[in-house]
Amino acid sequence: MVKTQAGSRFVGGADYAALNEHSVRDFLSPLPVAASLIGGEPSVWTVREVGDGNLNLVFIVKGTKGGVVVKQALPYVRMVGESWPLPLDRAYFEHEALKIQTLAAPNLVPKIFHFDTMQAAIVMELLEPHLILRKGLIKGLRYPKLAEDMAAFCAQTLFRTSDLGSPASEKRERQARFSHNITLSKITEDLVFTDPYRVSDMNRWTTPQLDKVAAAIRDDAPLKLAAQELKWMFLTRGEALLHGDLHTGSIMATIGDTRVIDPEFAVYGPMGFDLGAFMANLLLAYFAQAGHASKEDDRVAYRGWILDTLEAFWLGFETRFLALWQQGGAGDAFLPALFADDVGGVAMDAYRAMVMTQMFHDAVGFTGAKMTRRILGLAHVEDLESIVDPDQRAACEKRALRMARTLMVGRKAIPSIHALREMAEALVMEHIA
Ligand code: SR1
Ligand code: MG
Repeated sequence: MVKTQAGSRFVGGADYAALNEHSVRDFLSPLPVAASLIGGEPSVWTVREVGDGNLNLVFIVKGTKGGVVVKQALPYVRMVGESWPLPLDRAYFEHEALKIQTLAAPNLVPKIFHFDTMQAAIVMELLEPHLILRKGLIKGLRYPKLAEDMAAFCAQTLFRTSDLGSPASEKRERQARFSHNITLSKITEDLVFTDPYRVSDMNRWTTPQLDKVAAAIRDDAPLKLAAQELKWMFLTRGEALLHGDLHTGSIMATIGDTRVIDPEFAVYGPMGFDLGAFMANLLLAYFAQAGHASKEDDRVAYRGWILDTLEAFWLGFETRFLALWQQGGAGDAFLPALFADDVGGVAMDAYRAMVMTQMFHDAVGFTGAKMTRRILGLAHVEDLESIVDPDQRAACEKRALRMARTLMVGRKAIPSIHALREMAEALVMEHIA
């Protein structure tokens, strides 16, 4: 692929043009999905641009038979504008990651119908009546299968792409490929692990309520060390192919179905990073509930359901990951033949338990970092942003930041997911008492 101004060696080219509600029809009409999934003449299709994320265009196109989604990368950060250019190749990495996730967790990602390298656009399944999970958590909706499905997604994608699940030759090739996702990884490095801990034009917070808290964090040496240790782990520990941005805006759900979308930040990294991203966003939703309470619903029971989901997620992940490891994967690490003398697998089981404890502590630390960045950094979350009264919002944010600090600095002292749950409960009860 020729490198062009708009493109990169993976995608884009001289003919790249941002799609609009008219040109998306011309883009789709020659494709087989036009007849098989959309149906009818392009002129009668309904087209809506619905992207509410930070980076891309997202079109829903519907015809007489059904519809599809077209997601197109823009050559800049949508939430900031053209002053922040961004390579189109994130569409390539997203498509590559989706293919791998489809093999590992087929029912938990959208179906992919077409990838256009020139337009950096992916045509995928229209998920209806699914709702972005974050929006459901703001509304107070319950998802009985969420914990189980997310545990399965994480266990299957992380195990399969690790040295436990893939031969080293395959894993190294994949890791090398995704190591080119440099610009999006740099966004994570800066926005998650660096900017919240320094003065940066990128930062914002509820002001003036959080001014002192933000200043104290910039002076908090143990916290900054914890953030940098986590950043170092993110940079160096290529354990598995991460989704890379596994927040509740990257999940679409109904009561009975869960799909993980948007893996454009995919890169090899520590498994705890994805686990922590999901856990952090559940906790942000939890701490935001006080701001969504109404006369009809005080959200107390709902808050409890969020913590039930958090606990069930971790326990489900641990069980599933261990089961995959015990069954044995295609990986080159811990070849079973080496342990033929380990009667009853006692030594290996003890070792696996130790690895899961370490992974839990990693996940706890990343949880704290991911919570902090959403309150003091550039990109915030609707759970908190939608709380209109700034005093109330700031009160929720302060509680979340207190928890986040303990999770980062004291992560190795947190014995279990239940203890983490109790910490979250205590922070909310302390305020009520
Ligand atoms: C400039 S991009 C800001 C954030 O949006 C994405 O969802 C990632 O979380 C990224 O950090
Ligand atoms: Mg996204």
